[in-house]
Amino acid sequence: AAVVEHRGRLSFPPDFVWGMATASYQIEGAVAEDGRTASIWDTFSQVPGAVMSGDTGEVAVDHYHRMREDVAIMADLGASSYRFSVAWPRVRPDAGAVNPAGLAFYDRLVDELLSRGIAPWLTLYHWDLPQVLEDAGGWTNRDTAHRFVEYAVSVHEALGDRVPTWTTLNEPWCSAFLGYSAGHHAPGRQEGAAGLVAGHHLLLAHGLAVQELRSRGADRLGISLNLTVPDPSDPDDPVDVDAARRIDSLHNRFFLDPIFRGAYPADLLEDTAGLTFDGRPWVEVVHDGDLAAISAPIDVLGVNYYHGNEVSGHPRTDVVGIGSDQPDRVALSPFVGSEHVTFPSRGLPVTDMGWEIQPEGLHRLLRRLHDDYPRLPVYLTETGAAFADRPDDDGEVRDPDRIAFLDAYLRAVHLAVEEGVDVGGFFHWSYCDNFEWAFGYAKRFGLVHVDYATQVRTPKSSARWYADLARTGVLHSADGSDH
Ligand code: PNW
Repeated sequence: AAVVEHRGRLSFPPDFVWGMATASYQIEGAVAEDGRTASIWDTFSQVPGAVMSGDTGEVAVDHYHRMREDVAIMADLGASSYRFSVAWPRVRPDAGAVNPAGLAFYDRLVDELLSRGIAPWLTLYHWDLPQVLEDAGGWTNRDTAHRFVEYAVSVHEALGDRVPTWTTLNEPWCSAFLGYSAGHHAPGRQEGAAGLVAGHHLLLAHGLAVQELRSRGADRLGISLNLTVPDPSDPDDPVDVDAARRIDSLHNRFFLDPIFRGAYPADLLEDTAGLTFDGRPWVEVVHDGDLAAISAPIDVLGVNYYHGNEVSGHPRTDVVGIGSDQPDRVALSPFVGSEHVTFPSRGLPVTDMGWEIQPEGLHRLLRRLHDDYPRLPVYLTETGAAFADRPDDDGEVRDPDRIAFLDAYLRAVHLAVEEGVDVGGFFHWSYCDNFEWAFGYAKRFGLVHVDYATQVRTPKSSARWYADLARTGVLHSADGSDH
């Protein structure tokens, strides 16, 4: 509604950050080079049926060997910041001693970015947990949080002098609930309340790392949460309203409330009170002092937003993808204790992921964060869309659908900025096509097309469009009449 009205020529603030984002396992390849050992994604992607077509990140887009070329392309496309993640099993193989050869890659990457005027934005954990830690229980083991702090310190000691912004975790909702409840993501465990336990230990890892890096002088620390906007199918039906509340609690407030209010939401605790892990109520993993650590102040909030959902508490068959649907595995709900909830289609257009294109949800989400939580600078650390992009006969990759998607989502961001929400920048997911987790190479999110047979990179038409936006800060009206 509001966003649809928001047409015409729009200018973003001059210091608005125009970024691009990736993650280590999705792009690097070179999984056994320079001392790197296995992560949970190396293991999971070998499990038959876990990843579409049996794809793995073994080669990915070979970024480990093509880093300079990739940074040059980003610079050419006008990126002012690059959000990347560090692979824990490169820096501390088998979660053991620091591996200088593994750290050296990120040292070179950071220098390369700086030499091209691109600000590095570093994510410490984008899902590649060392397999040895999973063998000891992974994120359901409290010790993993302490091991994360050790690892964070070694990265900060090496790069803290040159990297201004540090994100602890990317999307702990996915790590916890897709990894340990639904099993759609590594480590593929389908253990109900284990997702809540993993979620708590991820939050603890975040909080402890924030405290430790803060004491070492870090002054721009944050986390990237994938937040959603749940709308009850029928706002007058208490069953649908309750379903939407449950999704909000498990997807949004389970993370936002401990971080910003130092407490888990009362309704979530009530809904999940009967759920046990290892024979005990899950909530017993929350120790005295944990919430104080988790609520250690942060400086920036990263928001990853793709879509919201209509939510119903009734059985429905006219449903849309919620992102976790996986072609080759039993579909289990990631929403522990609320497995009855369904996600009816609103009839909106969808991307190649089956995700609804819903820019007005982004506007409402930004407003809600502004109204309900401390007013930190917010960065969209991921937004983007998968489409079935392929080169035309002339070699050009034309993706007008992605341009239309970005135009709509950025109008939503602009509206929020006009209304006073402090949004500092936008990172396109992704810089290039890459390993899309359970979907392997079948889904293309990049501004830059990758031919996986040759590793040739071709900027799509959206990349030229984004470069123009990054250079001018101006979104033009669709018909170009204001040029
Ligand atoms: C995010 N879900 O992943 C990640 O941060 C990226 O690594 C990823 O490539 C991108 O979004 C696109 O998927 C998600 O099932 C994966 O709800 C799955 C879900 C959400 C986010």
